[in-house]
Amino acid sequence: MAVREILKLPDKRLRLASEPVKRIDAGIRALVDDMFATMYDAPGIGLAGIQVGVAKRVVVMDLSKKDEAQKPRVFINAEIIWASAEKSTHEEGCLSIPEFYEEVARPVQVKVKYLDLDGKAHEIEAGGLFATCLQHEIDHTNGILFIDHISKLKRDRVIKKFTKAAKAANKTAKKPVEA
Ligand code: K1U
Ligand code: ZN
Repeated sequence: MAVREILKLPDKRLRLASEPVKRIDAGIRALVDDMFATMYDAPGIGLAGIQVGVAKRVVVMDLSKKDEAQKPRVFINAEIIWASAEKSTHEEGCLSIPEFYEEVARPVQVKVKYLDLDGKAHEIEAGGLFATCLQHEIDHTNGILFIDHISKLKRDRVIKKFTKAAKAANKTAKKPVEA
């Protein structure tokens, strides 16, 4: 099990639509193990494959509270099959956009179909933080970031900030070592 690097804005790979998983094999199981290690290390409550650079429709999540036993959940090829017309607003964050939080309006309830790690098909109805997190992670599998749901002004501002930080980090990394 390994903690992998999490891609950060403005990495273009975050905009890729991920491919469905055709076969749940040892490679997918190893990816899931690494994604849990990465998510718990961050820490976060969810993670999509593309956030570790793997464009496969794999999502991990754990919404357990600090004082509760861990509740790891895996969603493979997850798709929203129904969303309520009613929307509610929750504050969201993203491990690919660290330390930026913003209110996002999304459907209150969703129905999602997915496969578990044994390849068994499920349909679930989710509300509250579970619905928010599922929608956030399924968005990642479609190359969508939560900043796409906020105002253009705020989105442009955060993209500019992260682009500037990435350029500065790149410059420092390329600077030759002084003798
Ligand atoms: O997909 C991601 O980037 C993970 C993201 C999931 C998420 C958070 C909030 C609303 C919707 C989706 C995170 O986990 S951000 C970090 C976070 O929320 C958190 C971190 C530590 C403890 C509790 C929450
Ligand atoms: Zn995210």
